Amino acid sequence: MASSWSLIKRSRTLIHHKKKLAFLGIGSAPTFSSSSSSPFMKRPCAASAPYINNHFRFLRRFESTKAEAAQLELQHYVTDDDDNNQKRVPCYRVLDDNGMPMKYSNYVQISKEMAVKMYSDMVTLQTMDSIFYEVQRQGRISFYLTSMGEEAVNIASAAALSFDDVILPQYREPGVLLWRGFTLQQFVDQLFGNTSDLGKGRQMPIHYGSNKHNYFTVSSPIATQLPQAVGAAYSLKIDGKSACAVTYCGDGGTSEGDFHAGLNFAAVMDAPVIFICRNNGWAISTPVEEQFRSDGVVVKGQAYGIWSIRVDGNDALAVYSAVHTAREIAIKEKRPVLIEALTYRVGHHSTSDDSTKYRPIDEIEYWKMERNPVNRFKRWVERNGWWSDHNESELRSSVRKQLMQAIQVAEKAQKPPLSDLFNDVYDRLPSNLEEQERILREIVKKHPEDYPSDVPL
Ligand SMILES: Cc1ncc(C[n+]2csc(CCOP(=O)(O)OP(=O)(O)O)c2C)c(N)n1
Repeated sequence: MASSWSLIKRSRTLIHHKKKLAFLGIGSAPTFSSSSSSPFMKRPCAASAPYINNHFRFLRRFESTKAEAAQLELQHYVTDDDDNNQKRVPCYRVLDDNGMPMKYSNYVQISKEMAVKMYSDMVTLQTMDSIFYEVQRQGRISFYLTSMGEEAVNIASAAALSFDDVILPQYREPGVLLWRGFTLQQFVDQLFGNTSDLGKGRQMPIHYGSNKHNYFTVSSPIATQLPQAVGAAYSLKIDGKSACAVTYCGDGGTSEGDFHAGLNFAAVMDAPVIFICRNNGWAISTPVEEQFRSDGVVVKGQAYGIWSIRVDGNDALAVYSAVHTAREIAIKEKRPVLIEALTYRVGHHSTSDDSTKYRPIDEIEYWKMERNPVNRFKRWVERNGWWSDHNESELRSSVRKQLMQAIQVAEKAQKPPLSDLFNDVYDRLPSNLEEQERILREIVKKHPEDYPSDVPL
């Protein structure tokens, strides 16, 4: 198997042979002034009202999937609803939907140990999601948000990085933290906001963060992490570190000004940053075709002069290879790279959402079953003789047990004291915050029934 460096060189050569631009088509491939549709589907006709055309979209999504597969033959494909017959940027894949390496697939090899850890962490993330989701439904935590359907982007990207690389996440990437060794107890403590939570209960659930794991705390306003990542990357470069910054966003995040400021800033400052966009088709209820009219996100990177690649985000080996190579480019060449990972948000946006109100259940089921990234990777690992049914049942029951225990511990633990709401920002509390604390204490005293009884005053 080719080393990743030779793959990079190869990718550069490919730039001059666009017809073969299939593996790591990272480079200054042309920016198509395209009015073409999203990576997933063709745009419905302009007259169609939102949500009316769901059936149409659904079929289109299937068609588009087939078209993606056609690219395995290493060719661009042409969208037939495109006025100008313009070409779409190809999608790099390694495994087909059955976990079989595809013809001509070229990828960075991984060891048995790496593959088994990747698969185990994907299953752990899946299990965390199903249990935590239920815990929220039972009213034991206030909020939750799953990464279902996006396990490969989470785990395979994390696996391709070094622990020195600094992560600036959006919110649907807890798998990166899991990969880095954040314990199940630490996840649960954050969700319950108890005294063991590193954030001292100040953040909503799923806003994980850990200094030790080089993982910036999730911040609710989307895309704010993108320009911050460029600053972090630039500082790594100035310090001569052999590391890069890696930041994640969703397709919705690309509509924020911060996305554009971040990309431009990264390009002109030659910052070693990897932008990983999880293009999962939806930003809450907004489908991608209402988000942008470009050929997805990959062309936006190219427009800013950033080497960019589109990859099948449900293909763990493709994600691993793309991120591994992007890291080498970012660090050795001191330049940014953008990766658009095509995937699908199988779960609701969050526990505050019901996605069946705006998308067909069949569509969700299709991605959950037919294009499931965990099953696909499992088939490949099994085919290599690295995994058995026995391993599977042992892993699933062990993770379940550990999570149940962790939940019991977290639920019983004390909540942080009210004073923690005000400390840790300033050395000495400024007078306005002193006043706010005094007022809050008076109100709690006056209306104890409106405040949680388990928060020590
Ligand atoms: C600046 C900002 N605007 C709006 C919101 C409300 N909001 C929260 S998540 C979200 C959708 C983001 O979608 P996307 O970036 O595609 O990520 P996904 O949830 O699909 O992973 C929106 C609009 C927000 N948190 N911050």
